[in-house]
Amino acid sequence: DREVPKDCSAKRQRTGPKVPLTLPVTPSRYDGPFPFYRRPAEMGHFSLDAQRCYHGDARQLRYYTPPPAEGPSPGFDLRDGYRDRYVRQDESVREGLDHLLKWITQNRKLLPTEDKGRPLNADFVTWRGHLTKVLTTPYETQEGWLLAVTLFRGTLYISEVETEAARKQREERSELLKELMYMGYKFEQYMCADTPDGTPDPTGVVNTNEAYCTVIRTRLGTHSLLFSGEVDCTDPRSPWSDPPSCYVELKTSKVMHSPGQRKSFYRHKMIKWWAQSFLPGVSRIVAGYRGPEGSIVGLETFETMKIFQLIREDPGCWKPAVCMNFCAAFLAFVKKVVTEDNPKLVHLFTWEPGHPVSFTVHRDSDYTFLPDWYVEALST
Ligand code: 0WD
Ligand code: CA
Repeated sequence: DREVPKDCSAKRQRTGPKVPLTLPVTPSRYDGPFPFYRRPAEMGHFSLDAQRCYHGDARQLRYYTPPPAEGPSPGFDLRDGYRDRYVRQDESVREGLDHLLKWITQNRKLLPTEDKGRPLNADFVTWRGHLTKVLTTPYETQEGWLLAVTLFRGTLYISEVETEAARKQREERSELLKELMYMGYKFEQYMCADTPDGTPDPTGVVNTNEAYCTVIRTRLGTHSLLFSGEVDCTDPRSPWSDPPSCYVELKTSKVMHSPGQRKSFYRHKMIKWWAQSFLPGVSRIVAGYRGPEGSIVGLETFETMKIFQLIREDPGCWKPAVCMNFCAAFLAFVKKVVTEDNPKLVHLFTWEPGHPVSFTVHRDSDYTFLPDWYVEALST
């Protein structure tokens, strides 16, 4: 049976309508035609400055400025500045959906509805990164997730809760891993300028408070989505002139030396790169390959829409359709489970590798994540 079951569990609630209690994640259940996914449209953008303060403009947008294509490998030193020119965002601050909610309160006119009880014309509001985790779930074997969901005035809000394992990992992060994370940001600095015709300035400070985020509207099957994601840069010379297609996602990865290494890279890393950029319609991913000494020894550009073809040759590889069908099934599951419209009610969806998705219910708890200012803004 290769069909996605409508009702996913043998267990039933004793009374009331039949609501499934769990959702299976097995890839074979979601193997079918690629579902409808409307071309993502940019509704707007916002910036977070060096102090992590919100601005409803594009001041943090950077411009893709790669080194000359010909000639030797770029002399990027990704470790430069790690000790003395690095300002790290405080990761213990839980921001939830706040920046995106702020954008919504300031741009409600862009999301009009006929329905008076439903101020927002979207079934789901979330971060792109949360959806990336959902998409890759059928193939994930390491890290579980917790997603808090609240139904408020007809829209379902999804906000991630850090798992115990993730918190432990974050607090015990090795020096090597911390430096590797810095190197990813340093690569962005080497590849981006502040103006369309400018030159990158590698002498500057790397500050991870700074972000430029796009706000995207799209539809997956029967689910309308509004989500935001951080964008590394735009290419002023892109063949696709409009956002989100002209955006470029920058990545670093260890240089590969054998076909076996490349196969493993496609199987385990490319799935995350693809899901992250496919969701908002970012058409190119530029990989910088790290040499042993923290230099960049090569660049490779991937077209997001062509990644399908790269992985198709490997029968043991992940399938984009499975990721998208699973996401659609998860969103349908959430719609079935969360039916009480209440900003202080949270259904916590939880998943661990090897298990189906399940959930717990929390009223007026610490899991409540819609801020009062947002609830008030949308109630008037
Ligand atoms: O509070 C948190 N724990 C999180 C905050 C978790 C996930 C995201 N965020 C923030 C991000 O900083 C960003 O401002 O939400 C915003 C949008 O995130 P997204 O685009 O939905 O997240 P994702 O697609 O997971 O990450 C995009 C980029 C990352 O790029 P890479 O190439 O590494 O995937 O956002 C950055 C990072 O550059 N990023 C973060 N920066 C600082 N702290 C974090 C984080 N926790 N997570 C992602
Ligand atoms: Ca990136």
